[in-house]
Amino acid sequence: MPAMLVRNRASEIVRRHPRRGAPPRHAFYEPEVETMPRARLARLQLERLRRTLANAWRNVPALRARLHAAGYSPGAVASLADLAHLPFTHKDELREHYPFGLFARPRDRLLRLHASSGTTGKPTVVGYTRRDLATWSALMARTLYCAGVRPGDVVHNAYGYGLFTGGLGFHYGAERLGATVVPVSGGATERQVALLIDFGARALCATPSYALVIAETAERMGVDLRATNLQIGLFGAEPWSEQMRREIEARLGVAAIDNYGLSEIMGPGVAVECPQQDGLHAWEDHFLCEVIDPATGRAVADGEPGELVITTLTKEALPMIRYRTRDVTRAVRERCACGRTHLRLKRVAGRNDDMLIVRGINLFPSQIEALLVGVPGLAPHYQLVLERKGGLDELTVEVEPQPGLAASAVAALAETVRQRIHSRLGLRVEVRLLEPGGVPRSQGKAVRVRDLRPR
Ligand code: DLL
Repeated sequence: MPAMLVRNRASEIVRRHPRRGAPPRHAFYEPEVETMPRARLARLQLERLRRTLANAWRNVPALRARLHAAGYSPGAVASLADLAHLPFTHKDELREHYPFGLFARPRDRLLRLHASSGTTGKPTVVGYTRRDLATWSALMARTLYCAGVRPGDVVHNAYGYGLFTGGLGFHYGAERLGATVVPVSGGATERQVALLIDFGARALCATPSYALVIAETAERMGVDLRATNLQIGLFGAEPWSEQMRREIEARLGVAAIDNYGLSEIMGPGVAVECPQQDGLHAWEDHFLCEVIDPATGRAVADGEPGELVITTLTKEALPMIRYRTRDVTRAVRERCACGRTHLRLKRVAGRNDDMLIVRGINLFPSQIEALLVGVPGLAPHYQLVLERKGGLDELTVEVEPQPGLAASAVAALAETVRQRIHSRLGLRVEVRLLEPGGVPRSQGKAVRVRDLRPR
């Protein structure tokens, strides 16, 4: 590796030889932060945590009241371990204080609002100051770079534009990075395929379920996207399985990179895989992550599954203290081969409130997905239907054969799926085989479960 010219502490220009085996600097968007030694990162986090708490205490009466009730007073946090004494924030609190009650800045200092639809009741509204938007774009640029996107690349952004944070989050991140962004949003899939080819996109940003719809549409049009410039997929916003990753990679010819985020914390850009594809680096200079046992609220051991809890460290408008994401993951603190020091979160299997409990067996839809994708002759589309029959919960798995599959093979598919699920999960399910194309396709987050049980 060639020597680099760098400035030393006395501001003199000197020649420095990179450490043997160290990843090249161009592997990182912000090398200093991404490879920051853990002890320094912890000092930075503590300083920013104190600032976040001061912001909440001074500017959000509802948060001040809760912190006060928990015995916190300004200056009380002496170390990161003290975080464990602070109260959690739940999604309901955002709804209770709808729309702007948890904001730490007056409405006229906000440049943007986003909201998540919320299936019941009021939506959750989040807001950003000018600085928050700048922080977000910079983090999204770092996220895209970490996935392999480079300045000058064409980025095809099929995340939905609007109140959902996916579209605009990726949009401004790609611009900030110096890429050419194609703001297509979701839908009109045949046109998307044409634009992917005509504009020479190197990266595709979409939910994994929509990426699959794009792959399927291209195949139907007779287009082989594997033979185009497309190399990277940034897929997230919904749970997906490792099997689905391999399926999408094979059909689109991309490295499929998982990325995670949520509106309440910022939007996309909270955590992303590096090309190692072995866990998502959570950007710890902006977010403090804990993984807890949801029942006791106490931290689980590293590597154990639990609920992800996030404290924001740099947000001005909407500081979040110990936000209960309800997402189930595992934290890995061993150093990644890529050289980044930020902890890794294992693939999010789902939200703990999306967990299905069917006749005493707990499972996430993504666990069923992992068993369906790759079954010969079966298309990788599915929906789970929950019904109550005779007082018992019944799970029906709706799937479809690949187009053109011989009738004799179709007949055996349902039984194959039934047996596979029974042998791996110990669960007896009904399998309903629909016509090819019968499972609803998504343009954004896929609806995996239809719960028809009486409420
Ligand atoms: O989905 C933000 C986002 C946009 C992330 C684009 C990634 C890409 P919300 O609509 O608020 O924000 O939904 C957040 O989606 O709490 C998880 O349950 C789920 N989720 C997000 N990313 C992943 C992922 C955006 N990579 C909620 N794997 C989160 C599994 C994910 N679940």
